[in-house]
Formats: sequence, structure tokens, C-alpha cells
Amino acid sequence: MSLDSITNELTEQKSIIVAVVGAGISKASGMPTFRGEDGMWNQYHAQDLATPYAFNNNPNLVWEWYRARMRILLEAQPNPAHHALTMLEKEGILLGVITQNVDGLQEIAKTKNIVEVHGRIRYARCQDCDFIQRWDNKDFAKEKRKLPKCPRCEDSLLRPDVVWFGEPLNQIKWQKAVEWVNQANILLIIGTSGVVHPVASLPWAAKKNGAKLVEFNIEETPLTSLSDYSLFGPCEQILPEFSETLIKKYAERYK
Ligand code: BJW
Repeated sequence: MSLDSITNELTEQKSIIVAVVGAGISKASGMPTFRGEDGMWNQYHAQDLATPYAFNNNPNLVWEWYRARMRILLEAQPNPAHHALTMLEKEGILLGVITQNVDGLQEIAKTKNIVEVHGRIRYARCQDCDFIQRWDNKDFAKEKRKLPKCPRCEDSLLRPDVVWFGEPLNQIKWQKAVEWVNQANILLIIGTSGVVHPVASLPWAAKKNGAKLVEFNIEETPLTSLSDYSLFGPCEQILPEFSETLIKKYAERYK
């Protein structure tokens, strides 16, 4: 089905759009994905790096992995897919972006309504108290740095402010994500493999509520058969065109 037909159908009624986003949206910004070709989980085991057990067992290794990713992130900029979502929000068509990404690039692209359900790599937090500090600077990201300690709790380690496997999501953020999905008539599913729960359950919830699902990915995922429309290809190319067409048709029909 062509982009033109898809956007025609999607603008038959005024809709509330919500986006659920994964690592694929930041690939063109230079950030590696987790799964698939070139994915980080081909090189490393998730249980050695992205679990509370891994951090307790070998905090140096875990911090080294986060520092390596931070060095890439410090050079990264949002790409046209991030900007396309900002454009949809500015036009009043997009209610919000639920991102699994911890890179903060959607915020740098100036989207206002974002929930970062898996946390934020740019912040470190104490394991034992509520101390939080930004660490997205070259000095902190340097190789072979000492393990960062909490200035309040003395011996407690700081850890990246992200959600690892086996950890609950922040309930306030999660409730906001669920609330948005419950309001959505259209859910954009962008650059996610759709296998990590509970986020992977959001498209199923939206579908149950009668929302139309539009998937943007370079390949099929477990969410493809659930989706009403699948736009295969790099989202940094397809999403801007999709958004511009949708905005134009909205303006023609409703302004
Ligand atoms: C492009 C592209 C381009 C490439 N254009 N596309 C129910 C069922 C089964 C399991 C569970 C369940 N409930 C919970 C679980 C366990 C677990 C889980 O889901 N495991 C599955 C893997 C089986 N979930 C959890 O543990 C979660 N916690 C939880 O549920 O807690 C419950 C609890 C309650 C009370 C007390 C205690 C616990 C937490 C999950 C945390 C995930 N964390 C990570 C790391 C975050 C920090 C960091 O970044 O370092 O989050 S893992 C990693 O996966 C990261 C991502 O956000 C997440 C999702 O990955 P994503 O974004 O989809 O990326 P990829 O790489 O998988 O896919 C990229 C896609 O882009 C691909 O499809 C490409 O094709 C595509 N692509 N280029 C468009 N240019």
C-alpha cells in the first residue's frame, strides 16, 4: 500500500497519535541497537551487562560498557526521524512519545511530551539513596576511571539511571505511557523489535482499544502481523515523508 493511501485512511477521522519508539530510531544517529544485525547482544550477553546481578558482580565491566556507549552518544545528534516526531507534536497531531531509548536524543530534538520508560543513560544514581547526577561529559566517560561513589552515602556506588532486566519500570512513567496509549486512535511503532516487556504489550493494548497500528522497521517483528500498516525501510527516511504527508492531509481536512 502506498504512503498516500495509508495517510488517506489515517486522516479519515481526527485522531490522537502516540509513538512507541525503540533503538532503531537512533541507529542513524550512530547509536547501536541491541538485537538484529550489528546489535549489541550479538557481541555481549545481556545478563552480563544489563541486570542488577551483573552490576553487583562486576560493576567495573558494566560501567565500562556504559562509558563506551556514552563516548558514542557524546558525538551523536538527533536524526530526521526524531525531528519528524517533534514536527507532528508541534502540529498538535501527536500526543506523546513513549521511548525505550535511554539516549535523550528525542528531548534534544525538542519533543516536549516524552516518557523515557527505560530511564536515562546521561544520569547516574546512588544505589542506596535518592542522589542523582548527570555524567554525560567527556571526563566521566573516559576509559579506566574509578568506580563512581555517592557523595552522600560514601561507600555506595552510583549506577546508570536506567532500567535493567528484572527491574520494575518507574510507575509514574509507566502509568503516563498507559494513559497515552489508552487515548490513542493511532499508534506509531518505530524501530523496536517488540520483544521487551512490558513495553511490548502496549501495541496489544492499543489494538484492543481499537487503535490503528503503523509499524516502521527495516524488518518484520512480532508486531508486524498485529499492525494495520507496515512501512519497511529506515525510519529516518520514511518517517519524515510520512509525517509531512499526514500533516498536509490533516491541514486540508481539518483546518
Ligand atoms: C530500524 C532501523 C532503522 C534498526 N529504522 N528500524 C513478559 C513476557 C516475557 C518476559 C517478560 C515479561 N515481563 C517482563 C519480562 C522480562 C523482561 C523481558 O521483557 N524480557 C524479554 C527479552 C523476554 N522485562 C523486564 O525485565 C522489564 N522489567 C519488568 O518487567 O519488571 C517486572 C518487575 C515488577 C516488579 C518488580 C520487579 C520486576 C525491564 C526491561 C528493561 C530493558 N532494559 C534494556 C536496557 C536499558 C538500559 C540500557 O540501554 O542500557 O532496554 S534491554 C534493551 O531492550 C533496552 C531497550 O530499551 C529494550 C528494547 O529494545 P529495542 O528498543 O526494541 O531495540 P532492539 O535492538 O531490540 O530493536 C531495534 C529494532 O530497530 C529492530 O527491530 C531493528 O530491525 C530496527 N531498526 N535500524 C527502523 N534505521
